[in-house]
This record gives sequence, structure tokens and C-alpha cells, in this order.
Amino acid sequence: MAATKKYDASSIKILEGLEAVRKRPGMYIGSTDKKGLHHLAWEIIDNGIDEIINGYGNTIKIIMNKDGSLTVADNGRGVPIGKHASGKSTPEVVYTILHAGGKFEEGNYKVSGGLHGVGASVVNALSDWMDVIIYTDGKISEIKFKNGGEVDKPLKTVGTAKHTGTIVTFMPNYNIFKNCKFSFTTLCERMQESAFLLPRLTVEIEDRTDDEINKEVYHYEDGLSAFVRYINEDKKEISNIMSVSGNKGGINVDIALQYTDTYNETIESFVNNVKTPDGGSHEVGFKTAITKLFNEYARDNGILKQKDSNFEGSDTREGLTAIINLQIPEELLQFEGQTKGKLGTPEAKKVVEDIVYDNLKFYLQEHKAEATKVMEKMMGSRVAREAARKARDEARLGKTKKKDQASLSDKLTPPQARNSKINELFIVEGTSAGGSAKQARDRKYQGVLPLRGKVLNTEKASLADAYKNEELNTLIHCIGGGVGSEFDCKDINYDKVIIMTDADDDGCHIQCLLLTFFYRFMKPLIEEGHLYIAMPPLFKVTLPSKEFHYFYTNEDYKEYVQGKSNYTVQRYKGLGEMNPEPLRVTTMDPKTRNLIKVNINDALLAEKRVSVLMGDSVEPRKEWINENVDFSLEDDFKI
Ligand code: 1YM
Repeated sequence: MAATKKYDASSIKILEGLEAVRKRPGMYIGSTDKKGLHHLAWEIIDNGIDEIINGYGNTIKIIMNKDGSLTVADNGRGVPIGKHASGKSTPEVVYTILHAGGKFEEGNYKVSGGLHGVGASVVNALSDWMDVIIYTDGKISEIKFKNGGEVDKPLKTVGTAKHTGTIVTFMPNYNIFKNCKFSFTTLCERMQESAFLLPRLTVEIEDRTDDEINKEVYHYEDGLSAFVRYINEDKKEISNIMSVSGNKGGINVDIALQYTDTYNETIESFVNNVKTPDGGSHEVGFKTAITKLFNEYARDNGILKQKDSNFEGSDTREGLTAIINLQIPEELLQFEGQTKGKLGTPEAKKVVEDIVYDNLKFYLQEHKAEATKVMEKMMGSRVAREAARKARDEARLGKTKKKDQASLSDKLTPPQARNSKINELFIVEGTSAGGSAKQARDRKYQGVLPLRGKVLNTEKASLADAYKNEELNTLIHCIGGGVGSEFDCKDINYDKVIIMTDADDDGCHIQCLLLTFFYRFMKPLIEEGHLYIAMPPLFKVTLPSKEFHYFYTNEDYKEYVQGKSNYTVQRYKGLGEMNPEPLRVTTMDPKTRNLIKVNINDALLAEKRVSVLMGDSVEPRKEWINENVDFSLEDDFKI
């Protein structure tokens, strides 16, 4: 690439001071929570990654230091050390002036700036101190900052260098990022993704915050294919991993895809190596090509008969894992949506569609046996979808079979009002807890569905299996929005579906089985914010004055009773042990309860975790829930 490219110091734009950043950090990094803290890391890391994307260097090292600071190093060219037009050194400008950046010439794909980059100076502004060591021009140079961007020691030469690169260490201002710390898992997950997308890149991450050092290294020669292999490693494949790549109209397309025997679709897309979580024109182009291609193939080969209807898009994506990565030059880049996570670039649709169609058409012709297996899978999906649609239409038209209706009224205690905008359904573990819940509920708008039997583990189950499982069948009927690709939140009977289980291992297991079911077969219920988890208390402490308090975690309980004597404590082992009144107050009444809203933070991670962990022991499952389902306490509930 542009090996002769020279940095032009005067091209740096000076926009604003750092004071504004410290006053309103949220404006620059979104929030001052854990996410905001990691944003600082991404800012610095992305500068190193940009350098590698542009053809310089191949390694990023990240170290979580014991004192809470973070070190990021790369072996690129090193930040330029020449004087800037202002008279300041270039590094001083880069790390103290907002939006300072190099001149990103045509042909370079700017990663960080496109979507979320606010510049290294923001990191400096929100740090107690920052230390930058630069290896370039045969010299080692160092500059230090303190108190959110003041120059502590100006740039000076500290040695001679045989290599080139940049090392940045910064200490986040933990008065701003209260109670936050860097997470090794978060850093690893994000960097592993970068390594999949950039086959030249090696990432090393070390956690030195504990006495025992934890270290991960990521490097994937075969990029996107390795990514798909990783996602599918616990699934049974029914095709090889197919690679598609091509270039049209200045847009470069790389895709890897594979079909497995599962029933879900995992499509993850990136533009210039940045995730586009909300899809966009490239995903539309991809899906259009797949639907068209497999319908044509099925017709041409007599798999779909003349009387048969076409495959719908969802049929052709059942069990499909695909990673899409596009390189789009800056002048064609368009992002949409509130968080700019959706690709708008209209050209991308046709480019992806054509490249996928041509490449895969050829592939299918060359690999008939594989094509046949994939087609069989799609036929199965088509049949199941049509059956599900029929069942939903019947339910909607009140044609539910007598037998089904009878068994439903046997189990469900419905709310009196039929208002799906406020009604709540409590899914309760066991009949005794169900009994308490029925008494504790507000009968006007709260319904109770006790689960009696075992809930099927749906990780490897088909739609037909889910239907056959009595508990799930009942659940599908109660919720009323259909199931699978037919599911539609428009038709659900409840505004909130609330999982209420005991706070023990069994309860946790049932919670997981239910979450898996909802994730697999009613995903929009989660995406559109209708799924919740109830939080029953673990302890009730009564003081001699008869005053009592409920505690939801061990820590809170311990903290409260520390130093106290003369109190009685009741530990609740299960919901069934609670009398209706405390159950109402602590867990069911919107005025006093704590509800957790389930949302999918990162669809890909959730997908990976669900497929890895369902069916394993309880511990990793708890971890999965903690890490991947974002439990945000719902405190603004009003009725
Ligand atoms: C650990 C973080 O920041 N590496 C890094 C940054 C830069 C360069 C190389 C670089 C960029 C350019 C030319 C250019 C930056 N330079 C600037 C600026 N690692 C890390 N590695 N030469 C070197 O973009 O033209 C900003 S970042 F503005 F000085 F050019």
C-alpha cells in the first residue's frame, strides 16, 4: 500500500478543547458506565487497528495493569513525531485536541472514525494520566499527560529505536467511571472478532490485575471461514463452509457461510471491519440472493414441484450461519438508524446480491451432494412453517381444538381483562408456587401459568418437537403470537411475559430452558422488550420492633445484618414457601417489585453461548445469563 505516504502535520483539524469532554463525558462516549469505560479502550485500540488495516504492522498487544490502567501497543509506523503548524509536537496535538486525526487518503479505509471514533484526545481528557511512547524515525520518544490532558512531560527523545510502533498507557479517571473496571472477557471477545476480520492481525491480551496472569492470543489465517467454524463448532454441519468474495463498483465483498442442522439463523455483518448490528443494504442483498438462488435450484432440479409454493426467505436461512464483511470507500458510506448501526449505501445491495448469486450458483453446481442436503433442510422448514401458520391462524380465529382449549383452561389462570397492552403473564415453576401466585396476583390484569412438567431443551429441537412438548405447547397458546418465523408481537395477549422461578439451581435451569425457548422460537418477544424475569427475595429479616426488610442478594443481606443482633431471619428456599402477601409485595406488585428486563446485548455472543451451554452444567449457564443477557432493572414501570 501507500508506503511512501507522508504525514502532513498541517492537516490536523483543531476543533475543541478537552474541557467540554470532562463536563459532559456522555456526549462523547455515550455513558460513564462499564460500556463507556471500554469505549476508551476501543478508541486507542482502533487507532492501532487502523494502522494495520492500512498496511503497516501486524500485532496489537493489550495489557490490563494491576493499578487499573490499560496499555495498548502496536507495531505500525508510530504516531508522527514532527512539529505541527501550531508549534506543538504532533503527538501533543493528537492527544489533546478533539477530533485530531491524520489525513486519511483515498483508498484507506478509516475504521474508527466512520462509526464511533471521537479520537484519542477524549481518552486523555477522561484519564488521570496518559503515557505515550513512540518508536519511529530511529528514535524512541515519550510524552506524558496528567489531569485529563495537561502536558506533564513534553515530547522528548528517550532512546534509539530499531523497530516502529506506538505504546499508549492510560489511567481512566475512576471518579468519572465509578465502580467500573476493564473486563478481560469483553476485551477478548471484541479482539477475537477483530482477528477474525483481519487475517493479518495477531492480538495478544494479558490480564495482570490478579497475581495469576491470564493471557489470550488471537490469530486466524483463514479469517471469515474461521469465524463461521468458531460459531458452528458445537453444531452439526450439513454443508461445508462456503466462501464468497468479489469486488464491484469499488465495493469489496467477503462472505463465509455454512448450513448446520439447527433451526436458527445467524447472520452477522460488518462494514470496513465495524459491526453493523442492525443490518442494512448488504444483508438485504445477501438474503435476496440466497432466496432467489435456492428457489431456482429447487425448481430446476425438480425438488419443488409445480404445485408447490416457493421457499420463503426464512426457509432458506434455517440453520444458516453467515458472516458478511464489506469494504466500502468513504465517499459511498451511509449509515442509518439512531445508533448508526445500519448500512444505508444503496449500491451495496446489488453488489452483494450479484456476487453471492454468481459465486454460490457455481458452487452448488459443483457440489451437488451438499446442495441436496441443504435443499432437504429447506423442504423441512417449509413444511413446518406451513403447519405453524395453520396453527396460528386457527388460534387467532378461535378455532383452537376443543382438546387444546380444555387443557389450556386447566392450566392457565387468565387475567379478567382482555387488554394485551397491560396484561401480564407469570410463568411459575411448580404447582405450589402457582397456587401462591394465583392468590397474590392482581386478577384484573395478571395471569398465572404454572409449569408442571419438564420444559424441553429447545437448543436442538425443531418447531415440531416444541409443539409436541406439552408445556411449550401450552405456552405458545397462552402467549398467542405464534411461534418460529411466524411469531408476531402484534398478536400477543400480554404486554409482559414474566418468568418467575425459585432462586436455586433448579430454578436457574428452568429459567435457562425458557430463555432458550424464547430466544429460539419467539426472539421478537425479547427484541421488542416483552420478556422479564421476576426477582423473588432470598431473605426476610425481622427486627425486634417488628420492622422487616426483604433482601434479594446474599451481599445485601450480609451487609444489613452485620453488627446487628436480636433479629430473626427467614430464608426463602422457594416461591412455594412464601405466603401470598409477601409474594405480592416483593415479586408481583408493580409498585414494589423488582423486574429484570431481558435483552439481547450482542446477538452473536448470545447465539454462541446458547448453543455451547444448553445441556451443560449449571455454573457456566449461570455465567451465560450474567454475561450475555443484560439484566437491566426496570425502575420506570407505571401502569
Ligand atoms: C496504541 C495506539 O495510535 N497507532 C498509530 C497511530 C497513528 C499512526 C500510526 C499514524 C497515522 C498516520 C501516519 C496517518 C496516528 N497518527 C495520527 C496523526 N496506536 C496508535 N499508528 N502516520 C502514523 O493517519 O496518516 C493520529 S493516530 F494524526 F498524527 F497522524
